[in-house]
Amino acid sequence: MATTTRERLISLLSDSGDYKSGQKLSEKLGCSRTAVWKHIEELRKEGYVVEAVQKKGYRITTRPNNLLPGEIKHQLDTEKLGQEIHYEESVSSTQEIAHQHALNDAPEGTIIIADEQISGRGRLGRSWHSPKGSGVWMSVILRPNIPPQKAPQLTLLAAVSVVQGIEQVTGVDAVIKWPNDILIDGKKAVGILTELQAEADRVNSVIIGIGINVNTAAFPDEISNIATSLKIASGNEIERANLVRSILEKMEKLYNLYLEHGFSPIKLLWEGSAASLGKRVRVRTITGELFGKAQGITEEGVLLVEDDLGTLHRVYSADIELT
Ligand code: BTX
Repeated sequence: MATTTRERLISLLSDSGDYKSGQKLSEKLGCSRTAVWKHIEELRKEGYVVEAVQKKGYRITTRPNNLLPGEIKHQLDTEKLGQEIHYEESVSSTQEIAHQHALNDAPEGTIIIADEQISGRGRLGRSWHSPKGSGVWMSVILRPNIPPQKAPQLTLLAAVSVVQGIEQVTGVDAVIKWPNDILIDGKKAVGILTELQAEADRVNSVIIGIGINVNTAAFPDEISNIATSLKIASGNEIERANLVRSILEKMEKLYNLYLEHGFSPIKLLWEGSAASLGKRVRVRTITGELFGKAQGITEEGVLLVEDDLGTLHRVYSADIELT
C-alpha cells in the first residue's frame, strides 16, 4: 500500500528532531500549506505533541503510544511484512478479519491489528483477554508454498521472532513453551494462534495471530496467577509500535530463511529459546494425559515426549505443563 501523506508528514516531522517549515512540508508533500496545517491538527488530536516555533517551523516531540499504521511503518525495515496494515480501534477478533482479507487476495505480509478485541480467540475455543490500549493484538497473513501439515512450523517461527523482538525492545528474557506460549518469569506474556486456509495438499494462507500483554498492569482473577506483561516484567512502559516493528522485521528475516533453507535453521533457534526441552512435562491432549520428558521437536515441529517406560510419543497438538 502506498505511503499516505499523513505517514510521510509523521516521518518528516520526526526525522532527526529538526524543525520543518510549513513551506518545506508543503513542497515535500505536494499539498497546500493549509492541508499541511490540517494534518498537523489531526495528529495533535491523536496525541502527538507537535511543537511550532516561529520562523523555524514544526517538529514532533512526543509520539503517542498507539498502533496506527503510520507509527508502525515509521522506519519499518521490511519488504513484505507490515507493508499493508489494517488497523481497527476495536474488533471482535483480528483473526476473523484476517480470514476475510486472506480470502480477498490480501498480499502476503498484510497485518490486521487492533487496540482492543471484544472476543479475542485462543486455541481450542478458548478466549484471549485483549483489553484496550495496553496490548498488541495482531494477525499476520503469510502465503507459503507448503503442504498444510507443515504449517505448525510457522507457529514456531513466529514464536522465535516474538522472543527476539521482545528481547530487542525490552531487554527481557522470554522463553517458549511448546508449541505457542511465550513465558516470562514462568508466566504467560504472549499467545500465538495459527489458522489455515488450505486445500488438501497446499496452503492458501497461514494466519498467525499474536497476542502480547505489553503494558497491562493487572489481569482478571481467572488469569492473574498465570499471566504477566512486558511492563510488569521490565518495569517500563513499552512503546507498542516499536515492538510490532521489531517483531515484523525479525519475522521477515526468519521467514526468508525458512523459504530458502527450510525448517532446520528455525528449529535450532527455537530449541535455543525453548523452556520445555529436557524437562518433565504433563501433556494433555483431547484423548488423555501423558507424563514424561520433553526430548525435542521433529523437523515438522512435532513435540517428542518420552514416557517413564521409555516409549517415545509424538505430540501434535496439546497443552503442556512443566512439572
Ligand atoms: P491458548 O488457548 O493457548 O491460551 C488461552 C488461555 O490462556 C485462556 O484459556 C486463559 O487461561 C489464558 N489467557 C487468556 N487471555 C490471556 C492473556 N491475555 N494473557 C495470558 N493468558 C491468557 C493462545 O491460546 C493464543 C492466543 C492468541 C491471541 C491472538 S491476539 C490476535 C489474534 N486474534 C485473536 O482473536 N487471537 C489471536
